[in-house]
Amino acid sequence: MDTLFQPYRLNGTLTLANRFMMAPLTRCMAGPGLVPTAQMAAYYGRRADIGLIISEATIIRPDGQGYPNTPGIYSPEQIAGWKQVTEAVHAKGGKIFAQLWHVGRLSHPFFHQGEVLAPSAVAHEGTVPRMRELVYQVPRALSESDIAQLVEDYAQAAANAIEAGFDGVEIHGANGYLIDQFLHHSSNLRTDQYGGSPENMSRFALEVVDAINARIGSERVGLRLSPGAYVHLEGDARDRAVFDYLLAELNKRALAYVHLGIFDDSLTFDYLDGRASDYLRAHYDGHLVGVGNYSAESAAEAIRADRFDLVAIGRPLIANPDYLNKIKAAEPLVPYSEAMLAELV
Ligand code: FNR
Ligand code: 8K6
Repeated sequence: MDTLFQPYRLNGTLTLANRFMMAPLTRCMAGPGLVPTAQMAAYYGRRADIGLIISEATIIRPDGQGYPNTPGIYSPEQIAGWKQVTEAVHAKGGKIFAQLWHVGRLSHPFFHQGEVLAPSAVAHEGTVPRMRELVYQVPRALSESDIAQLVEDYAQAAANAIEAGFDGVEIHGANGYLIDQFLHHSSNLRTDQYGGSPENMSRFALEVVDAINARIGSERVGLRLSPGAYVHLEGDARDRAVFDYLLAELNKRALAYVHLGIFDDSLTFDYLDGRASDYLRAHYDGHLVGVGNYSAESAAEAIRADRFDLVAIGRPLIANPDYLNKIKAAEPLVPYSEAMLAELV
């Protein structure tokens, strides 16, 4: 357990106070104009003893929204709102990355009165959670010039995050959202340079990574990936070759870390020959963040077994703002319940 509390050097720019990360947690509590609030600043500030906080997913532009009141990072007001958050975390000696998000086909015109965009015109079956009257639509397939604009918008959002005082960004490439929709066969049916082969299906993700690296430096950039499809899209055995290619390319890029996107890391995937975390460990050479139903004890055990380097904690940190102190003092944790999502404690 001691190892978890030791400082961890990510690279020449970033050393974390310990190996805990706060997993990105959508809370749907932004104010009008999707501006972060003083309550959000206090909420993140209370968790500043965690080695690295990843913010709730934050939309890079209006058509990236898929849930109510999720914060953005494209307007001057949003950047100013985030400054309160980063200042609250830094005042207590903490570090925080912004998670950059576009939901792709999981958006709905209800949120932005515009089109729903995705790699291909394939709808996700179902309805927006908690807004069951909103049925997911068939998206318009992005043109190549739309894609170039999106890459630029991700890079601008990263620059905005640095302006807002974030220590870096985590690109949300997981959980079936826009970038992940390019990486899986069930949602990418393209026949141009963005589909049809592992290299083409990885192109958008790598263009986003490269554009952000060029803007803010790769040592400040993390990437979240879900090689095992478990939410919002169907897996396909052919997806394995896409991730084999993508990870080999990422090995050349010196990112701060790769972070698995999953809810429960005991899940196994036939086409990954087991757990997604073990697959990432075998194919990715850099720092790996594990997540998904870990306690401090099970995380320490996994790190001791060299299965990953850092652990992200999600639901227990919603329920316990003082998570780290409780772990240190071996005090019991308050159990998480969904009812807790109604309030920022
Ligand atoms: C999440 N998760 C999530 N993931 C992500 O990449 N961006 C996000 O904004 C969110 N939002 C979110 C909200 C809520 C309420 C939950 C419960 C989860 C997934 C999260 O980061 C993490 O992967 C899982 O919660 C698994 O970790 P724990 O909770 O078992 O430690
Ligand atoms: C009034 C309180 C409203 C709080 C709503 C929180 C909604 C969370 C939205 C989900 C975030 C994305 C999580 C990724 C997929 C989860 C699938 C299991």
